[in-house]
Amino acid sequence: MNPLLHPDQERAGGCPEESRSGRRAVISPNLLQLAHDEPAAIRAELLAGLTEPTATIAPKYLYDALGSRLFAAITELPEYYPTRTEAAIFAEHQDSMAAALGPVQTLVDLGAGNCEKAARLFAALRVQRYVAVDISVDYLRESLQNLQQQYRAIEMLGIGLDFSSSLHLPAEAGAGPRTLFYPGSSIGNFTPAAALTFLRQAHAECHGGSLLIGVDLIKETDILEAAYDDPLGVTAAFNRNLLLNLNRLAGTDFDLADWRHVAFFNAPESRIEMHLEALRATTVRWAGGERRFAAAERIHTENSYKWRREDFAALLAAAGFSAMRHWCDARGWFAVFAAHA
Ligand code: AVJ
Repeated sequence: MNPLLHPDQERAGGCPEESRSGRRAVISPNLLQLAHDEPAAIRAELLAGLTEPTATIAPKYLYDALGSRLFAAITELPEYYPTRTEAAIFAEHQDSMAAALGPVQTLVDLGAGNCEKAARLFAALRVQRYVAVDISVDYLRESLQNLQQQYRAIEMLGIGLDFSSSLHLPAEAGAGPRTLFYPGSSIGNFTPAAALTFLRQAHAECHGGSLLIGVDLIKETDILEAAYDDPLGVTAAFNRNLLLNLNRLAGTDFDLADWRHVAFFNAPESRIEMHLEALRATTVRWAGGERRFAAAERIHTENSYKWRREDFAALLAAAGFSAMRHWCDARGWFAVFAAHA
């Protein structure tokens, strides 16, 4: 089966010739899937990460079906402040954000998921077109269908695209100025150098439009660490679920009982680090290879950088953005920046 095609399309005899030929598939008039990596390439990438001196897995592999649900549960935790703090900032300041941005011709939602955050801003920002981008259109299909029912006047498009290593939007994302929407402090997964590269690409993709972006800020270590190591163990489950996904994608034989969740604030690097730590010496095997882990040896699974407001403003300027404005909660825990391309 062609992995680019929705099963319905396959039964219907596939897509038009032009759509089938390249690295893309038009699934329906308003859904577009750009090529995923092949399973063999994903497997090779994962195993390469596992066999590095310090084993490392990219955080995007945290988000299989269960992982996405566990992340949604994280956002409901009392200790995980970013989601609700950002939502409160949007709710309180949406009118000044609208004034700063002007009418939004095309809102491009990077990592849209259930599209809820963007939908709450449609009215205030006077959005004319909405383009939801996520790693897979499977995450977008249902939410977009429902959203289109609610907002019939807004033209909508879903794009399946992995932009974690570079951001290049297809022409369908819109010819005119675009407002790129990147909430949730997802930018925190990038090192500062990679964040600059990403924001430069984002700047080019704005086509003279603007950027609306959420950033988590540096705060007391105990507050940061509680948000990434909650007493209920949801974040631990989210992190440890990566091993189940690895067993599926890379054919490894990780035993969950051998691994624990570790999260801490690395102050010199200004980032929360998540790791999986071996509880005892263990050997992980797969077809054609193995990796021995000593007791307490770790697999690095995520960085979540925390910024100072002035440093993030400087980063946006370095990426080419201007007319920066930002809004914060009263505690100064989270910031939303608007900037012009
Ligand atoms: C989705 C990357 C913004 O870094 O706070 C939450 C992911 N990891 N708890 C974050 C995450 C553990 C989240 N981002």
